[in-house]
Parts: sequence; structure tokens; C-alpha cells
Amino acid sequence: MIIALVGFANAGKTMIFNAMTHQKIDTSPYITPPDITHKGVLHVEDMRLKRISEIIKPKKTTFATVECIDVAGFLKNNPAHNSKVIREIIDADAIIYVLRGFDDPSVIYQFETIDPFRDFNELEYELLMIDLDLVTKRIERIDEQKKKGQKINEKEREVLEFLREHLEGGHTLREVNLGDDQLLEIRHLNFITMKPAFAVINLDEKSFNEDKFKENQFIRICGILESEIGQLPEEEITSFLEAMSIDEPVNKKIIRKAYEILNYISFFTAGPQEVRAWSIKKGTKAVDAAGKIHSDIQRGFIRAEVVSYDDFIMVNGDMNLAKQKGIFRLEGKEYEVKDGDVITFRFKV
Ligand SMILES: Nc1nc2c(ncn2[C@@H]2O[C@H](COP(=O)(O)OP(=O)(O)OP(=O)(O)O)[C@@H](O)[C@H]2O)c(=O)[nH]1
Ligand SMILES: [Mg+2]
Repeated sequence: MIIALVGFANAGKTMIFNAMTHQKIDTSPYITPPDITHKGVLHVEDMRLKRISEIIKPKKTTFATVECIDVAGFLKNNPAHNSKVIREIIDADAIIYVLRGFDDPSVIYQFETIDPFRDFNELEYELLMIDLDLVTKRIERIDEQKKKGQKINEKEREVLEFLREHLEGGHTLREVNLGDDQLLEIRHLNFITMKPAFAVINLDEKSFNEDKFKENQFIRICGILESEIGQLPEEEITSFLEAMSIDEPVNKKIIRKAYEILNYISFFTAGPQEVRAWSIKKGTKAVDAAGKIHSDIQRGFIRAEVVSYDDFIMVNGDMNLAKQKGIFRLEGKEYEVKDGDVITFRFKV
């Protein structure tokens, strides 16, 4: 899974990125050029994986990972700059809007006031303009080809026209319902407003607990504190969070939300060598989940031996006991993997 932080310049994206990935990239308040991108890997903390590991005591425990991209900031009314930025996140699965909520006159900003709700709309508008530009250029191109007497894809043009109307009406492409066949026609275009997205507000300590920020769908973050937390040793984090009345660190909040909007779940493999968590889309079949691990396992798939996480804990990892209790299941290729399943794949080589 790849997630990307997007927002106006000096909203605090890099600071939050540092907190999430434990890096120390410079956050001085100048405007980052559009081709400067930072990448980092986040470990998906999962208590269940830790419990399984405590039982199995494997040589290695491997968390699922999420890749995070921090791009340059958006500039208002500067589509050339903004589309360069967007090119950097074309592969992202989800977008996280970082909205500036902290008030600090020493950090320049493109708006005269601090208003994260306005910024959310402004950002959506900028993204919408990028997609509208993409749609318009593509339609023009198809029409030119048609004029030249070349064969064109009428179906694609039809879908594009529909999308153009939608965008011109001020709606993102997330709000449009397309059938699979329609989606197929435009998949090559990678529209930015089609990607699932959610927003975080980067607040200062003073405004963090204000009601207007509590009562909305956005995730609240205190970037400055989070970046301090990111530098702390693991054992000090909990007490620091408690002292600051923050319920959990930023990467947990963001990862949980990303899993939720992308419909991701985790399953586990557990053996003496390695206990490992894997992320898949909800609805993934056992044979495709096997493919996440290795294409050989997918190809030679025989069956999946499955125990749910709760059952695994109940029998303390004892598979013979699980069999006696009838909670150990043999599942075929078509089995839909559930969140928390502990799976051993049987396959022929
Ligand atoms: N007071 C205050 N300053 C912050 C906070 N978060 C970030 N800053 C400051 O804002 C400036 C910009 O932070 P960055 O994290 O570099 O912002 P950015 O969104 O990555 O900016 P660009 O890369 O230019 O788009 C830095 O000087 C930070 O110290 C915050 O929560 N409070
Ligand atoms: Mg930055």
C-alpha cells in the first residue's frame, strides 16, 4: 500500500512525514520545489501479530508495511507546479490531505488566515482542476485523431465526456459511479480525484482541543509534538502521549484510516522461521492471498489451513488441539480470507 501526503506549501507535511517514518528531513519554512519527493516505510503495528509471535517464538517477526510519500506543497492557482507535484504520486493508493491548522506568522502561508476547512475545499479544487485538464486534453487528442481519419475509441470518449461534465459541476471523480467496463476505458489516465482520500489537520497545542476541530471527519494531529514523539525511544512514547492527552501516535491513526478507506485487512502466516502479517483487500480469495507471499505458492496452491486469530489464541497456537476442537479449517482456492486469519498454505512445487 502506498499513501501520499498532499497539501499546500508549509502545511507541515514533511514534519508529519518525519514523525511517521522517524526521519529527520529538513523542514525549514521555504517552499519545496515540485520534483523533491521523500519516501519512507511505515510498519503496521498490530497487537495480534505480537501475540502470535509470543506464542510461536519465531526467529523473525515481520510487520506489514505501508509506503509513505511526502511531496512538495501545492501552490494556489499554479496548475503547472501542482501537476508536476501530482506526477510524483501517480502510484499512490490513497491520498492524505494535510491541512494547516497551526498559526505561526513566522511560517509564511499562501492564505491570509488559517482555516483548514477552507483549505480542504481549495485543495480539492486544485486537484479537480488537474483532472479536468487531463480529461480535456485527452478528449482533444481523441478528436484530433478522429479528424485525421484514425480509428478512435468511442467508448472511452463517451466516458470522458461524462467525467468532464461531472468535474465541471465541481465534483471529484470519487463521487461518480462508473461500471467496471467504463472504468476499464479510462484506467490508463490515473485520475487523482478518483483515489480514496482523507484529511488530517495539523494543529498547534493551543487549538488541538478546540471543539470545532473535534467535531468533524478530519483526523487531528499536533505535528510539532508528533515529530518529537517520532524521535523518542519506544518505551517513552506511551507516557509522553498520555502527558499530552493524545490517544495514539500519528502513524497508527493514519494507517488505521488508510486501511479503512481502502478496505484492507490483514492475515498472518506463522511458522518457526517467521511470523508475518500481510495486507490484502477485503474479499481477496485464498489463492490470490497466497500470491502475495509468492507466485509459486499461488500457482501450486492445494489448500489453505485456516484458524481465526481468536481461535489461534484460544488453543495457544496448538494446531492439534485446534483440530480436536473443530476450529481448524481446510479451505480451497475460492475461500475469502478474513481479517485475522492465521493461514498455512499447502502447495505443490
Ligand atoms: N508552529 C508550528 N510550526 C509548524 C508545525 N508544523 C510545521 N511547522 C513549521 O512549518 C514549516 C514548514 O513545515 P514543513 O513540514 O516543511 O511543511 P511542508 O508542508 O512540508 O512544506 P512544503 O514542503 O514546502 O510543501 C516548518 O518551519 C515547520 O517548523 C506546527 O504544528 N506548529
Ligand atoms: Mg515538505
